[in-house]
Amino acid sequence: MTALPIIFVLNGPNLNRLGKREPEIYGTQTLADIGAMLTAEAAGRATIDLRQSNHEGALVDWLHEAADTGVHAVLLNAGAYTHTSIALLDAIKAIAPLPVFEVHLSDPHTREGFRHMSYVGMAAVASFAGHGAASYTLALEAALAQ
Ligand code: DHK
Repeated sequence: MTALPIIFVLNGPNLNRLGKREPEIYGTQTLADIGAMLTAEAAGRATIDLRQSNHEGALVDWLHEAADTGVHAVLLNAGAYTHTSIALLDAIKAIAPLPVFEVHLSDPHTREGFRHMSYVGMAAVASFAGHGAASYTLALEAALAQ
Protein backbone atom coordinates (compact mmCIF):
# COMPACT_ATOMS: atom_id res chain seq x y z
CA MET A 1 0.00 0.00 0.00
CA THR A 2 1.44 3.41 -0.92
CA ALA A 3 1.58 6.06 1.81
CA LEU A 4 -0.84 8.93 1.51
CA PRO A 5 0.58 12.41 0.84
CA ILE A 6 1.00 14.52 3.97
CA ILE A 7 -0.51 18.01 4.17
CA PHE A 8 0.75 20.33 6.91
CA VAL A 9 -1.91 22.74 8.24
CA LEU A 10 0.05 25.37 10.15
CA ASN A 11 -1.68 27.92 12.34
CA GLY A 12 -0.22 30.99 13.97
CA PRO A 13 -0.94 33.18 16.97
CA ASN A 14 -4.31 33.24 18.71
CA LEU A 15 -5.79 30.53 16.52
CA ASN A 16 -5.71 28.22 19.54
CA ARG A 17 -8.49 30.52 20.81
CA LEU A 18 -10.87 29.76 17.92
CA GLY A 19 -14.36 29.04 19.19
CA LYS A 20 -14.00 31.61 21.99
CA ARG A 21 -12.16 34.35 20.13
CA GLU A 22 -14.31 37.10 18.51
CA PRO A 23 -16.85 34.54 17.21
CA GLU A 24 -18.60 37.23 15.15
CA ILE A 25 -15.40 37.41 13.05
CA TYR A 26 -13.87 33.94 13.33
CA GLY A 27 -16.94 31.74 13.89
CA THR A 28 -17.65 29.22 16.62
CA GLN A 29 -15.66 26.22 15.40
CA THR A 30 -12.52 25.36 17.35
CA LEU A 31 -9.20 24.52 15.72
CA ALA A 32 -9.82 20.89 16.75
CA ASP A 33 -13.16 21.04 14.89
CA ILE A 34 -11.37 22.33 11.80
CA GLY A 35 -8.76 19.58 12.10
CA ALA A 36 -11.50 16.93 12.28
CA MET A 37 -13.28 18.48 9.30
CA LEU A 38 -10.07 18.45 7.22
CA THR A 39 -9.23 14.90 8.25
CA ALA A 40 -12.70 13.77 7.13
CA GLU A 41 -12.42 15.72 3.87
CA ALA A 42 -9.00 14.22 3.13
CA ALA A 43 -9.94 10.64 4.10
CA GLY A 44 -8.26 8.14 1.80
CA ARG A 45 -6.52 10.96 -0.09
CA ALA A 46 -4.08 12.60 2.34
CA THR A 47 -2.92 12.65 5.94
CA ILE A 48 -3.55 15.95 7.73
CA ASP A 49 -0.91 17.14 10.20
CA LEU A 50 -2.43 20.19 11.94
CA ARG A 51 -0.26 22.32 14.23
CA GLN A 52 -0.57 25.67 16.01
CA SER A 53 1.96 27.97 17.63
CA ASN A 54 1.93 31.49 19.00
CA HIS A 55 5.64 31.77 18.11
CA GLU A 56 6.90 32.99 14.74
CA GLY A 57 10.06 30.83 14.80
CA ALA A 58 8.05 27.65 15.34
CA LEU A 59 6.15 28.38 12.13
CA VAL A 60 9.46 28.95 10.29
CA ASP A 61 10.83 25.66 11.66
CA TRP A 62 7.72 23.75 10.59
CA LEU A 63 7.93 25.18 7.05
CA HIS A 64 11.53 23.92 6.84
CA GLU A 65 10.45 20.55 8.27
CA ALA A 66 7.75 20.28 5.60
CA ALA A 67 10.33 20.68 2.86
CA ASP A 68 12.84 18.32 4.48
CA THR A 69 10.36 15.49 5.08
CA GLY A 70 8.62 15.34 1.72
CA VAL A 71 5.33 16.96 2.70
CA HIS A 72 3.01 17.39 -0.33
CA ALA A 73 1.76 20.92 0.45
CA VAL A 74 1.26 23.36 3.32
CA LEU A 75 -1.85 25.29 4.31
CA LEU A 76 -0.76 28.31 6.35
CA ASN A 77 -2.91 30.61 8.44
CA ALA A 78 -0.18 32.71 10.00
CA GLY A 79 -2.65 34.87 11.95
CA ALA A 80 -1.28 38.36 12.53
CA TYR A 81 2.22 37.28 11.40
CA THR A 82 0.67 37.27 7.91
CA HIS A 83 0.90 41.06 7.98
CA THR A 84 4.26 41.48 9.70
CA SER A 85 6.59 38.57 9.06
CA ILE A 86 9.35 38.92 6.50
CA ALA A 87 10.76 35.76 8.13
CA LEU A 88 7.72 33.79 6.99
CA LEU A 89 7.94 35.27 3.49
CA ASP A 90 11.59 34.23 3.32
CA ALA A 91 10.79 30.76 4.70
CA ILE A 92 8.14 30.15 2.04
CA LYS A 93 10.65 31.19 -0.63
CA ALA A 94 13.33 29.06 1.04
CA ILE A 95 11.24 25.89 0.70
CA ALA A 96 10.29 26.41 -2.97
CA PRO A 97 8.95 24.60 -4.93
CA LEU A 98 6.89 23.19 -2.04
CA PRO A 99 3.47 24.83 -2.48
CA VAL A 100 2.13 26.93 0.40
CA PHE A 101 -1.52 28.02 0.40
CA GLU A 102 -2.54 31.06 2.46
CA VAL A 103 -5.69 30.61 4.54
CA HIS A 104 -7.84 33.01 6.56
CA LEU A 105 -11.22 32.56 8.19
CA SER A 106 -12.08 36.24 7.79
CA ASP A 107 -11.37 38.41 4.76
CA PRO A 108 -8.50 40.67 5.85
CA HIS A 109 -9.09 42.97 2.86
CA THR A 110 -12.45 44.07 4.26
CA ARG A 111 -10.99 44.76 7.72
CA GLU A 112 -8.54 47.29 9.18
CA GLY A 113 -5.96 48.74 6.78
CA PHE A 114 -3.06 47.05 8.58
CA ARG A 115 -4.49 43.66 7.57
CA HIS A 116 -4.51 44.45 3.85
CA MET A 117 -0.82 43.69 3.34
CA SER A 118 0.17 40.02 3.38
CA TYR A 119 3.79 38.88 3.39
CA VAL A 120 2.54 35.28 3.20
CA GLY A 121 0.46 36.13 0.13
CA MET A 122 3.55 37.45 -1.66
CA ALA A 123 4.95 33.92 -1.88
CA ALA A 124 1.88 31.67 -1.52
CA VAL A 125 0.52 29.77 -4.53
CA ALA A 126 -3.00 31.01 -3.78
CA SER A 127 -5.03 32.56 -0.97
CA PHE A 128 -8.37 31.44 0.47
CA ALA A 129 -10.04 33.95 2.79
CA GLY A 130 -13.43 35.06 4.01
CA HIS A 131 -15.19 31.70 3.96
CA GLY A 132 -14.85 30.89 7.65
CA ALA A 133 -13.67 27.33 8.31
CA ALA A 134 -14.50 26.48 4.69
CA SER A 135 -11.44 28.54 3.65
CA TYR A 136 -9.39 25.60 4.93
CA THR A 137 -11.34 22.99 2.93
CA LEU A 138 -11.10 25.10 -0.24
CA ALA A 139 -7.34 25.37 0.27
CA LEU A 140 -7.13 21.62 0.94
CA GLU A 141 -8.84 20.83 -2.35
CA ALA A 142 -6.45 23.19 -4.15
CA ALA A 143 -3.49 21.52 -2.41
CA LEU A 144 -4.71 18.04 -3.37
CA ALA A 145 -5.14 19.16 -6.98
CA GLN A 146 -1.53 20.39 -6.99
C1 DHK B 1 -6.46 35.45 11.68
C2 DHK B 1 -5.84 36.35 12.47
O1 DHK B 1 -5.43 36.02 13.68
C3 DHK B 1 -5.67 37.75 12.05
O2 DHK B 1 -4.53 38.34 12.62
C4 DHK B 1 -5.65 37.90 10.55
C5 DHK B 1 -6.79 35.72 10.27
C6 DHK B 1 -6.83 37.19 9.92
C7 DHK B 1 -8.01 34.95 9.83
O3 DHK B 1 -9.00 35.51 9.39
O4 DHK B 1 -7.98 33.71 9.91
O5 DHK B 1 -5.67 39.27 10.22
